[in-house]
Amino acid sequence: MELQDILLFNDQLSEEELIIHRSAREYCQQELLPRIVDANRNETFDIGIYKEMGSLGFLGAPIKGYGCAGTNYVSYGLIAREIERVDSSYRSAFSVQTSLAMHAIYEFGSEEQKDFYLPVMAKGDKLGCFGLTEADAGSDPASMKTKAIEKDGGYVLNGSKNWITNSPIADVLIIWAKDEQEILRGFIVDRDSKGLSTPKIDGKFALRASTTGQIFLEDVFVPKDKMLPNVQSFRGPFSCLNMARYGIAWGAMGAAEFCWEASLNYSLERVQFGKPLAAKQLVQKKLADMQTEITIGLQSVLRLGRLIDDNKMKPEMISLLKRNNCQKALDIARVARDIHGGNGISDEYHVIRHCMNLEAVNTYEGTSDIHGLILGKAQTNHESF
Ligand code: TGC
Ligand code: FAD
Repeated sequence: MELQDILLFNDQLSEEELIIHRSAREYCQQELLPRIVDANRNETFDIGIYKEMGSLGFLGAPIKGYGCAGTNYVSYGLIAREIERVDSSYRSAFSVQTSLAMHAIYEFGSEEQKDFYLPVMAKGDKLGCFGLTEADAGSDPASMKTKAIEKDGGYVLNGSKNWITNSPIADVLIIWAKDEQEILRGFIVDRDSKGLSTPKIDGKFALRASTTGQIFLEDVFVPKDKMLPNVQSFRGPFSCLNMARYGIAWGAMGAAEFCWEASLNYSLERVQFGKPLAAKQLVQKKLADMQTEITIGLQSVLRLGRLIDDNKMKPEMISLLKRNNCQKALDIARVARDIHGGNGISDEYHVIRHCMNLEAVNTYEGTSDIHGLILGKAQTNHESF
């Protein structure tokens, strides 16, 4: 059964946004959905997906020039929504490449760095990752220990990063480290750098179709021309995070929409006590709650996208919606799993996979509570981290 677009969401989109949305939906449903159950079961990620996304213009979509599509931020959000309708792991792949790795080079790189890296990354020929978090510096990245010491026309990097999406498969590693003056610097570390190792983290119960790993840097020499010249503070990584968090706020709604649709269809077909589950008051209330949160969530990210496109974005706006939409999507996925009864724990029905993924999506890119504290600080002027 077709989901109700009760506030006529699509009427607010331009012709170009509708076309991008349709092509994203088509690709995700035809090419990604059939692969996800096996990928999730076996903890595998097919890197061919990057070339597919590249050929459709998804990678680095909002970047102007350098072989990128140059879409607006609403279109970028619509793409994230469709990818995460299938799986958060695939949206993670899209987000990290686009908003974290490519965005860092686009915003803070030299012209030579942009010319060299962005076109190949837009095609999906080179994969990026973003190394900010460390084992002892998660919510508080400012406490990081990774060091960059200036030497012989470059920097020598020592330290380690933890929980890094794509690190085992990335060709281009964006590494954040502090120099001798404790100033934060960003570096482009190429895969073939001596002293670099990137072991995979196995046994994840969320985002199993995404490759996550660590990064170890032992006397890794990075020539000066691979340092990002236009960033000397945490404003750098946090600006990249703004864009990725915005995409997540859309993506989480895509996952929630899948769960709502699956619950609606399942409850219409499943008969207990002589009637479809969908005819029971308790089930209808659950479906109404899903519809309400998704409808409001989508309106809110559309508004935020328009504000970003109009250069009116403030980071608190993003915290508000990353936090709210991820939390609401997780609640919806848990209820969807319940509506599916025993079948709800089988990967064949997909809802348990969304449920487990959304646990991690609530945590990465700033936990729900950290975004609450960012909002608290913006309201009260008191920092309480
Ligand atoms: P604070 O003192 O507040 O700020 C330091 C500098 O940064 C600037 N700034 C921002 N700039 C742009 N956008 C933002 N959202 C910004 N927030 C802060 C600030 O103006 C200042 O600039 P300057 O020029 O004066 O130096 O920094 P703090 O250390 O007190 O930060 C506090 C807090 C909690 C906000 C921050 O630590 C935080 O956001 N923590 C959460 C960590 C996090 O989100 N990690 C994400 C790692 S990457 C990831 O998870 C990828 S998963 C991807 C996937 O697979 O999809
Ligand atoms: P902690 O910071 O230890 O937090 C644990 C708990 O304490 C949370 O509930 C948190 O809300 C709470 N807490 C923390 N501080 C406070 C406070 N001041 N007041 C109250 N409560 C607090 N990082 C990258 O750099 N790049 C990546 O590509 C990347 N990919 C990831 C992929 C996955 C699958 C996962 C799980 C993580 C990834 N991360 C990545 C790391 C992610 O950003 C961190 O896990 C996240 O920021 C939280 O840090 P932490 O895990 O160390 O938790």
